[in-house]
Amino acid sequence: MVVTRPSHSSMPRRLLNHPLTLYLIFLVLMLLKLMWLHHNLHAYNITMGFFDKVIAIGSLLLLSFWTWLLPRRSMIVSLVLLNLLLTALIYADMVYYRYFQDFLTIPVLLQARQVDALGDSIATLIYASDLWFFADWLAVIPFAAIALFSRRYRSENTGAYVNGYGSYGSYTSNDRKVRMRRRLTAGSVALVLGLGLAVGPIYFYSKTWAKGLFENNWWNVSMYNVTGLLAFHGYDLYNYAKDQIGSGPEADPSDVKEAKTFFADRQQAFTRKDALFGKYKDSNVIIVQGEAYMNFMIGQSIGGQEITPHFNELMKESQYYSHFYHQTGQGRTSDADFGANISLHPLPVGSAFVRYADHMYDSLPSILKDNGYSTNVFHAYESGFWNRYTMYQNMKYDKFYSKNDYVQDDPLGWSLSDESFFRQSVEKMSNEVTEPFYSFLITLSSHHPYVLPQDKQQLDVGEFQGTMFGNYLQSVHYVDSALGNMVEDLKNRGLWENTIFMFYGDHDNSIKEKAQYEQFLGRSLNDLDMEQIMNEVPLLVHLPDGAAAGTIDEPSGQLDITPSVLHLLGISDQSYYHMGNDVYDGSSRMVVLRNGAFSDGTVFYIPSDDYIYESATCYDLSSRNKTDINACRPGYDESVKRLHISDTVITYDLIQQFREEGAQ
Ligand code: GP9
Ligand code: MN
Repeated sequence: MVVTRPSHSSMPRRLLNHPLTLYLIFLVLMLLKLMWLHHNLHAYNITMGFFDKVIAIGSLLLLSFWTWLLPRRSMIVSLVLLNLLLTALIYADMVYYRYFQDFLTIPVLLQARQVDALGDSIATLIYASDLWFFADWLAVIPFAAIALFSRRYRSENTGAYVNGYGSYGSYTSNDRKVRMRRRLTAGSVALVLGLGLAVGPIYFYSKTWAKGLFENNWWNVSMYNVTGLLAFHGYDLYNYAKDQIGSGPEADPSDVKEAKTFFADRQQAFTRKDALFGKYKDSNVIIVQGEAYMNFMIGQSIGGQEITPHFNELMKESQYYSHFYHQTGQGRTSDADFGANISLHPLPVGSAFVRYADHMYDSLPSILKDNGYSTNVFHAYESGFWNRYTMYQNMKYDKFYSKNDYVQDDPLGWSLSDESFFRQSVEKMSNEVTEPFYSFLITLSSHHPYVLPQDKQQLDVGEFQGTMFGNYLQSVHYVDSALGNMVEDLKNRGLWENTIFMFYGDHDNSIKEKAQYEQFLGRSLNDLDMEQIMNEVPLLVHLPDGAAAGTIDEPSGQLDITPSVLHLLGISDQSYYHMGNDVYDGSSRMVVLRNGAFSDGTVFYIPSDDYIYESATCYDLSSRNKTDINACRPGYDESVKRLHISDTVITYDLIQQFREEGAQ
């Protein structure tokens, strides 16, 4: 029997029931919600432009193209379910962002503590106006219910239809084929369009202005800026699946063996002969990591004014490491933190904080926690930056005091002024934290591009006025005065005498023009001078009794901090997987930088841009002249080996593996 199309519905109703209309409604609703989310983020410098909307539509098509392949009723129900799920996801992201200035990721969801941390705050993060976000559900859910239970949709699914007079007819197999072909075509068009609209622009960005983003992401918000929310979650899911499926990538057995031997040798060589071992057992430990705080301006003056008067004053009763190197790579501040608190080399590409936040490390806070310390980290910026919130849980800090924990009473640059940051942090240390404590503080006021408000500019930088170099000096001078206040504050609160206090710089200031340093220092500089200037940051160690003060000229580096702190506290470093030196154990030491340069105090090796050993330069540190490249050969082999071992340990989570093997 040949049947003609039933005409039981009015024209507008037919139009509304048309799959394309329903599909477009779905797309528009979800796009509006994504735009609403974006508007709610108030993300600095990030706009949702035309192409971002194109990417969003493309992502929605990719998420929903398959609904076209379903019979009408199932399509409607699927689109409504997708709406519910995506709305919930977008809203969860919105609430999470309000607190953490970050987006949800699978590792975060698996770390219940992070979401728990919202705890009491949750009520303050949900606004009444958010109800509008769900307003469409009032129409969408009843519509789905009708589709589910009404005779008309149900009958269509079973191959029957209700004709205009209420009687039943049935589709021929030919009709069904035509409908199937239509669905397939529509689904394929949606898929292809989705790929073109979402993947196309993202791919283009990743090859142009966002080059390296996927290999080297530093903040989920930057990733979101390129991919939009849905593709961001897609990428997160992909990364998670990649790590979980199968046993994951396997390390080369010879690399594992090399790492094992290295740590076994290190254990063997462990000594504790220095008189300082355990001398400060159970003291508090405060470590301040200063943003872009370099060594070249320590002890220097401009126009008769000291750049760092308070640091210089502290030096008199502290140990000052005059050739202390930052060992950071692309992960900048997070790399300095990683090197200092984990004592492994930061990665050659990206930040270990971002890439391997779920791997096992012997972090300083975790060791101190095991030894009865309260461990806290303080940084008055967005907690998601450099993936800190996630990483700090892995490192076993009791609490991460981030931007939301500070009263914004003196905004400066990216965030809060260091002066207020120090004041509020010390307040928290004395009121909220039990002793002994380990406090790790990360400053921010001297961040590139170093512009300070007029009232905070206390240094006359003379000929450097108006230059970035001048602004840099100005900002470190400001941080130095904040540091002076902090020390006073600690003294007034009775926290200075029983505390090991350390201050070191995280990395260079990214100002690379040699002429400026020559002008400032009043002498010409060779390549060795410049390499040292750009890689040396100061380390100051104030021991509780001001003991062992003086300048230590032997090389040392950020990786040395954890083993050395443990030495002072009398905690054996022997069983931990650290690669830094213990500066107190009396052994000679070698410091390897992430760019492949190294120094052992006798020679200084500067790699060439092509990383070929023969084209590099080896300096004799006693004459400060170039010497035969072979003088650097043994050190070069050792440094290549160390960097490789460290990379293998981090990438393949070898500490976890070694511990498991040890437990068997
Ligand atoms: C922000 C701060 C700056 O939290 O760590 O990071 P940087 O740009 O120096 O790596
Ligand atoms: Mn930094």
